[in-house]
Amino acid sequence: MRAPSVRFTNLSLLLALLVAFGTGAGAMAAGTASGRWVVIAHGVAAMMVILLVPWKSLVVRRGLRRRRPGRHASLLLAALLVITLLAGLAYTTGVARSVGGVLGMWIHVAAALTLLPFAIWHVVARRVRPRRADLSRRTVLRTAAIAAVAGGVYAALGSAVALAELPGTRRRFTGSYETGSFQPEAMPTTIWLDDAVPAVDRRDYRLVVVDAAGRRELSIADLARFGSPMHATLDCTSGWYAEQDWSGAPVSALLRGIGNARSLMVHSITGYRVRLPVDDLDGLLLATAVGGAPLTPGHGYPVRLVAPGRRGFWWVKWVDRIELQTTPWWWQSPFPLT
Ligand SMILES: Nc1nc2c(c(=O)[nH]1)N[C@H]1C(S)=C(S)[C@@H](COP(=O)(O)O)O[C@H]1N2
Ligand SMILES: [Mo]
Repeated sequence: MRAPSVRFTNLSLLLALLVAFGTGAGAMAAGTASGRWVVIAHGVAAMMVILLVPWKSLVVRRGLRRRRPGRHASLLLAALLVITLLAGLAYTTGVARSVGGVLGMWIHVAAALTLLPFAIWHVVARRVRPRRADLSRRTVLRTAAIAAVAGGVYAALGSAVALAELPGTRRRFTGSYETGSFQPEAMPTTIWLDDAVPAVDRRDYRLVVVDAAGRRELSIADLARFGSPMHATLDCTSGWYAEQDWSGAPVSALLRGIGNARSLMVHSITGYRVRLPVDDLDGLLLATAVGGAPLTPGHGYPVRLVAPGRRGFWWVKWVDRIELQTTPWWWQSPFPLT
């Protein structure tokens, strides 16, 4: 195929990157099987980016000859993009799931977030004015053809990984690898950003419950007394999941009346918090034990939220307060900020 115009290469690469970013964020949020398509779309967008790399490298070579200011930033952007792609491919195929003890998924996300400001700068600094012809039949068809080829490459890569029996074929629909199921001691302890494991004194600890009937405090014994079992899968966005048998207090059993509340705020001793829709209440557990033993400090002692069908970052550890609120659940950052 003849190399397309510089303009076409740049615009279709921009489109592929936008889709890759959107679906990447979507894939991190996906917790139920219906989220599978976002994960697949992310893989196809990645293949589209890779397919455009040879053409883009022609454009880059030409651009570098012009010695424009900012070319070092552009090269850094290119390097970050290569790292993002390699880390993503190595992790999802299972060729290299970690580098120097750091999970490949983590490197993938970190490199992608680092390149974001450079990419925005690049698009602004090397701005192209939109033209009518950018949406011409020919351009749209050509882009669709590349997307179709990308879909084919994605499917072929999946088959190759399966044929070669690489670890990547044994992933959950979210893309995560099984790690420590039914063995809580083998399950990684994960911090979203910058929390530290708090030391909790069993005698001083109280869970504050705020509901339609007011405010009250519960001790660890009050919570552990329920002993309600729940089988659920913890699936971390850093790319691992574990099935466990949790037990503790059903959230709905702790709340006396919902009133006109629209969300439940679940707050941690550390300040970490999430807001869940009241429709979720019946499925939530405040776990005091996993695998028949009390939670360890790393896994949220004394109490952590179990939110089946939601990704790990919703599963607040070291919960000290649950509060029904009239605020809608979506009134929060899409991912926690601490
Ligand atoms: N308070 C608090 N809760 C938290 C986190 C955190 O950083 N702080 N990390 C979350 C993330 S990202 C995941 S995947 C799970 C990990 O649970 P685990 O450490 O028991 O495996 O806890 C969640 N709960
Ligand atoms: Mo996580």
